[in-house]
Amino acid sequence: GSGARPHVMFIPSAGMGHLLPFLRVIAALARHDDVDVSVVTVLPTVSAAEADHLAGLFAAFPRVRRADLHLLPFDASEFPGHDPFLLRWEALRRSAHLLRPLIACGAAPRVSAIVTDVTLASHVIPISKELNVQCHVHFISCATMLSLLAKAELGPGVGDVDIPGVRRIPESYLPQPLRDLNNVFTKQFIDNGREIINADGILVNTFDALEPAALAALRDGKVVPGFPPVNAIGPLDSHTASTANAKQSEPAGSPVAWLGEQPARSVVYVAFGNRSAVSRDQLRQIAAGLEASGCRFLWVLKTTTVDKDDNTEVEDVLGCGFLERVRGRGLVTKAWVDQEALLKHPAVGLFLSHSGWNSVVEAAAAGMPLLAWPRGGDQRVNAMVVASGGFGVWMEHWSWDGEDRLVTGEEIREKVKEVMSDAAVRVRAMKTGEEAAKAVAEGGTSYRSMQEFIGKLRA
Ligand code: BUP
Repeated sequence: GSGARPHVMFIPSAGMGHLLPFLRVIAALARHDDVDVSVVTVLPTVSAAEADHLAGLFAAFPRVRRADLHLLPFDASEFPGHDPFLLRWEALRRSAHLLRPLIACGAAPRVSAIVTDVTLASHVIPISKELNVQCHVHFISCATMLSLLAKAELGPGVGDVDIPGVRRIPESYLPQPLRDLNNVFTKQFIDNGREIINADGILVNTFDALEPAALAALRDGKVVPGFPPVNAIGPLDSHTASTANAKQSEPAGSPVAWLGEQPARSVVYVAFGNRSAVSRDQLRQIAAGLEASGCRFLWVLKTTTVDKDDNTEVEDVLGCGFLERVRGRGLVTKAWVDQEALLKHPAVGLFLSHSGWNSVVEAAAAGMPLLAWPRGGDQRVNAMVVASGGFGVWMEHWSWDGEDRLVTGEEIREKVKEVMSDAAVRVRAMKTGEEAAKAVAEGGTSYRSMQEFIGKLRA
């Protein structure tokens, strides 16, 4: 009803790349005293990091309500070889009808709007229509990927995809599973893409200056006529930003403490996210490249797909003697790090990244040059955005998950050194950081998009 106090129910999905930006949106809303917020939680989470961050949100915002969803039993053996996050998406989708009573629940103020993670869009949007509740979709990649989802014109022998007003995406840059119509990810992607047109709005962690053409094409109906309003609201602050009462002092030996001892812009920060398990042979080439580069480096090393099961010893993976040889100038950690903080640290000069979208936006916000080495999924599309923005360099011919070719230590050494001293990229990255700050500052494009979204919740 108009003027009534909004009650927004957030429906997250699995994976830190989905959860972190979602938590930022939740926190942005929870900071408004006159908005009620509920979050659907599914426990146990797939990874320990997800459980920690959800707990952090509830601790930081005691007013935020929890609505527990108990998944139906799910037989993962139907999908051998798929990653645990994708399996959780499928399990969530198959339990999605259980969201109906949670949303309709008579207790507490009536839910007036839903914000769902895109992985559940095709199930949640119809429920919201039935219940006459607004439904907004939180999209977790770039606007360019959103335009691909919106087109959802995949078919046998997909080929290059031409998105009107946006760009042509060569077939080899598409997420690998999309070439197979029987893949469970592809089915989800197509279903969500077809239904998303019925959403009341879409929130995207990007900003106008980062993807001007894609955002304009989506908004002008060039991609799909009548597409819902697209609110580019990034980059948002971390969900614990304003609530971290006292910045805790960093324990000795922690990445931040170590960075504090390094000269300005001298360190290469290396991280490939936590979902892509880079092969051991490739990890050893990366190690060799970093060692030979002579640069200082901070490497967040993940060796399996899910952090909970990650017990492999670093020495075992990188070969004995490596840590000894790089001691003092290289730090390798398997722990969860606060990447956003690391990217803002003055000692860091380059980010060697898998170009997961959140990583890209965090780098853009920090004015940090990227050396993009996409590994899978949407990452090559993200890297196209990096390359066209000029704030990073995309190694277009470096290998992709499922390809055999190893990128050699020598290639890595050469590129790292080159981009570390590339003044043009550094200037462009700084400009991008300024544009990001402007977007979220009062009156900026993302600020206004967020206001518009909140305005709709009150309507
Ligand atoms: Br690992 C790691 N600390 O130690 P992307 C990741 N992150 O803050 P995508 C940390 O997780 P995958 C860590 O800053 C980013 O916000 C990072 O999202 C954060 O990766 C997020 O970059 C990762 O979009 O893959 O594509 O979701 O799940 O492998 O990280």
